[in-house]
Amino acid sequence: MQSRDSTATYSMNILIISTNRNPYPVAVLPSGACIIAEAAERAGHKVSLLDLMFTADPLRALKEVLGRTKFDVIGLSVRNIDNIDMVAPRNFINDLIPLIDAIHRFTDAPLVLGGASLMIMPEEIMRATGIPCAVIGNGESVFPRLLEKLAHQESWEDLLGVASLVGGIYRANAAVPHFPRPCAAHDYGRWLNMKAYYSHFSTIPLQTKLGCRFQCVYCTYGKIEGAGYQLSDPESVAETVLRYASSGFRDIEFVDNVFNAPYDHALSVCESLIRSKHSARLQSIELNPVSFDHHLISTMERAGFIGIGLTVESASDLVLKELRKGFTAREVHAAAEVVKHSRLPCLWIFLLGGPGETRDTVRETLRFAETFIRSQDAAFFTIGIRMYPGTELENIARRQGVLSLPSSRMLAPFFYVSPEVEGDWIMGQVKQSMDSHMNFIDGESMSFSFLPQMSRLGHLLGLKPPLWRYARFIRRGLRSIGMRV
Ligand code: B12
Repeated sequence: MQSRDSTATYSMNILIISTNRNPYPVAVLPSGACIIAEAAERAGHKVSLLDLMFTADPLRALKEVLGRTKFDVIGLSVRNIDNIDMVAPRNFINDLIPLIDAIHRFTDAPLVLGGASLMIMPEEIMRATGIPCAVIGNGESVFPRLLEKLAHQESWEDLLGVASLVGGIYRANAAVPHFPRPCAAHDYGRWLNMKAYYSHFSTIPLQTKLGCRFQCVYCTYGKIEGAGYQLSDPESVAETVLRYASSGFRDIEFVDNVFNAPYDHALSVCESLIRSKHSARLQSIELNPVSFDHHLISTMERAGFIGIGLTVESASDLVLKELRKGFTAREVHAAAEVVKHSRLPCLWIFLLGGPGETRDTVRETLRFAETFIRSQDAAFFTIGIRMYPGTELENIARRQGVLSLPSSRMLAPFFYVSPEVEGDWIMGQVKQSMDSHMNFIDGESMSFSFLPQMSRLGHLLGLKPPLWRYARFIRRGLRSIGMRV
């Protein structure tokens, strides 16, 4: 945990706690918490960041920090609600309760919630945690304004981008729009134990834009970042990559909702990256088969990409249409043809069980995967779709009688599986396919308990990310010692 002094007149002591302790499938660097910490510091506050990811005993770590310093405001960064895994679901909001109780025992500093989860189900999370204040959306501009109000003991409930729960009444003010912003490098090394992240195959996340124009029925991306694009200047992206790489952070992952939309922007980013002559290893697993062609993939390779992922979800026209993916099986097949002629390893991501899924469509998708995915690539299958309130999938599920719970009770994950096919049957088919294709993985293979230790071993052996590239070797190795993976 690290901190820095400031000279502002209303300077407060701020603690940001990154609450995410989920190491699956990889320990994700809490970039949002660091961005917020830096924004609060720019506003003149003295800021400390406690990252709970690798702490053996989070309550003890928390007590130590709270015992050492008196904080004026404590921000809780909450990334995940759950692990979106139908087979072994985990609800991370429950894990917050003992943490919050411990904070209340030590201090009466006001608590502020923030993070991606708050943009999806703010009211439910605020009610579950009993925290009356949350920042929704554009944290870097809202949090400093909120701190200013708190510093002067002024009311904050009317601030844009803030939600409140006062006297049991929930209110969410309009969000502050995200503005086109230059892509900036963050000083992660100051806030986080970067050695620990690197030894877990973590990457430095970087966004080249905000927003998503696709309208997939199950997705919350538009809700989180808006439907319009806010593009970063390609030159600023390349400069940021150069800065990270020259300070030793070489594994960088583009975490845009969809990296290759808009296509021209993705190309410009790649061209700037080529000109910058950086030494980073780049990845993005957020590519869409729409506007995916030989020119893009070869430019990505020249730009320093070492792995890509295509989120296709299905290879069946019926399902793709119901999911409103905005592309058809033809584009999925065309993408396979593009990948076939490239040296870049590719992770194919599938989501089975969505609206319109039948036994035939599952077979169609598995047949596609078995036939067209190269052995050096990998395929990842998720079965069942986590339903979020306010999505079109929620409406579909209600119409079909699959969902009867009120929206307010969807914090504990509920999964959609098409009424025309059984989840267990899909699982059986996927396992059968995995038996003959060692490069295929499912949720279970991504969450077995010693994956973090294996990542560390891989790191010691000098393996380079992405870890999924080694899926077939790992599965074969584990099977040889009798494990059913
Ligand atoms: C990229 C990504 C990934 C990548 C991460 C790669 C990497 N190197 O970072 C990968 C593929 C590994 C991944 C994995 C998972 N992910 Co993910 N991921 C995302 C995605 C698309 C972007 C996240 C990101 O980096 N955003 C950029 C940062 C800067 O934004 P931010 O952290 O939200 O921070 C901002 C605000 O939230 C706020 N803020 C943050 N903290 C705080 C604190 C305070 C006090 C305040 C005031 C404000 C504040 O300010 C910040 C700046 O504006 C989001 C969707 C999205 N668009 O947000 C999903 C998302 C976060 N993931 C999600 C999930 C579920 C998962 C997994 C559980 C999936 C799985 N089964 O494996 C895992 C969990 C991994 C882990 N160890 O925790 C869900 C979480 C919701 C939920 N259901 O729980 C999301 C929201 C997607 C969705 N379904 O809508 N993910």
